[in-house]
Amino acid sequence: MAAYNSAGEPSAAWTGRLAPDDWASEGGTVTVRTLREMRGLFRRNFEEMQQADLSEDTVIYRVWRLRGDEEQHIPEISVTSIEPGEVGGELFMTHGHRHPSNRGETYMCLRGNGGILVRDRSHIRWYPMREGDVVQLPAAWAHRSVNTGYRPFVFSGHYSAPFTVSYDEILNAGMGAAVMHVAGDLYEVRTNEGALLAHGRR
Ligand code: PAN
Ligand code: ZN
Repeated sequence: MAAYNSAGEPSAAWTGRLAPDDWASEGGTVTVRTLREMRGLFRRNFEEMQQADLSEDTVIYRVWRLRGDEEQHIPEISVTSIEPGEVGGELFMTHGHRHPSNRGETYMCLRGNGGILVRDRSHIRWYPMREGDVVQLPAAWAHRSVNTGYRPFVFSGHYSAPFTVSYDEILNAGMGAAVMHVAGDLYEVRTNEGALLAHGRR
């Protein structure tokens, strides 16, 4: 984005608008992730899920992104909405990724209840989020967001352009922990070895 047009006047700002109730969007792009695209990420295997009557077309989350600009240091903004639900006890979540760059990211919860699972080498942490909470993530931390509530969990993410992301590491090695609905209103965050990292109410 050039700050000035060829006549030397300030160029127009980029604008966008998202109505998160129906995902009507102006500017930006909307991506929908269904269970089909989450194959291999939930602990329960895919064939079991199909037998458990969870359709492959079940929407797990939607992401709206508005571009940023590297030269002008305009950060990219995204808004993600994760549906409420669970797969074999594991609460609905995003794919999860790491950024192969030295850029961290700021998250802000706009609606609902959820949290961010982060991992840097063997260090795994859980940051619960409710409306108004902000979490700033250093660059090296892999992150995955989880809806722990009964309504959509909606949050914004702010990241320096250009947006670069690596998904393979999470697909191959996972996050090292899972967020499980245990009983009643309770959820637990447990490492793959079974250690309890955190618990909370949905
Ligand atoms: C977010 C995520 C978004 C979807 O904008 O990209 O929540 O998660 P996945 O990318 O793991 O599918 C963000 O962290 N951007 O950097
Ligand atoms: Zn990210």
